[in-house]
Amino acid sequence: MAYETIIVEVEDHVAVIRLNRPDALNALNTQLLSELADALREADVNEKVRCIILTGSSKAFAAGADIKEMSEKSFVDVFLADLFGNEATAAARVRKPVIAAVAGYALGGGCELAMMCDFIIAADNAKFGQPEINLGVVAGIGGTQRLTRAVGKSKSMDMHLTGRFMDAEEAERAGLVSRVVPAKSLMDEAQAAAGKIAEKSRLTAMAVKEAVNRSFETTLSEGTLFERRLFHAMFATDDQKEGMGAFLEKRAAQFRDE
Ligand code: CO8
Repeated sequence: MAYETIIVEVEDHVAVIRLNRPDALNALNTQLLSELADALREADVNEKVRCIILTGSSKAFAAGADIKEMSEKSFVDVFLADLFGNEATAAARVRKPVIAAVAGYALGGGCELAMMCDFIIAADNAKFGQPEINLGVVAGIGGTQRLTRAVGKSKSMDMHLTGRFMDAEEAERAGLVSRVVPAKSLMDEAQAAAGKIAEKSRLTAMAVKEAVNRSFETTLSEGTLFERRLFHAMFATDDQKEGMGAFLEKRAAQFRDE
């Protein structure tokens, strides 16, 4: 499909979706969010794709929702359109693993979009923030919820109330990102991580993702029961036999997603 605000490339079982509105630091407007939702859905059902990387430019992952587009809207406009409802949260509904590769600014909706991904690899020039308070609004696609779960109440309150930016080092210390890498090797590192994931059983990777995400939605006892039942269910797959068999035979596993 031809997109105007994103670039999609599929190679070696990895779909790379690049946000591409360079004149606006990849600000998330309606068109971009709609194209991104389509591309994510397509990658999710594409049999060739085993992992997705979502990225931006070296200067900005995304500097937030498009302020120009929304500044004149009324409550009735945004309520009736359910602004930042379904399309803006498409990344959170993808079943395959999604890595956010973040360089430069990830602000407001950009930070929220990165947090919808399964983990964030940050370039050393990355800057995260929820500066919506400076615009007279609160975060709109999960920032108050996901950032709080990622870094705890105190730092989340600090970020949302002061609107300050967090650099990559602080983001790693706080647990917002899984690793920080030199800016010039960001995509190589993200591709390497995606390549590792692509070697695994797709079934198991999707089950891992469901189990970890369940921890945000339920109690410890329900969550561990859910995990254990998934673990049990894996014994109905050929990939479990292959994985354990390959270990015992001291060879690399050849998973077939069965
Ligand atoms: N929306 C629209 N245009 C933007 C945005 C944005 N969020 N951010 C940057 N731009 C544009 C600028 O207007 C400018 O365009 P022009 O050249 O035509 O004037 C161009 O991008 C370059 O920006 P700057 O000249 O400002 O670049 P600087 O390097 O000086 O500064 C900053 C970079 C610090 C990132 C600065 O641009 C900035 O503060 N941007 C706004 C950040 C922000 O407040 N983000 C939060 C937006 S609100 C939000 O995300 C609400 C979330 C609700 C849900 C979202 C769902 C998707």
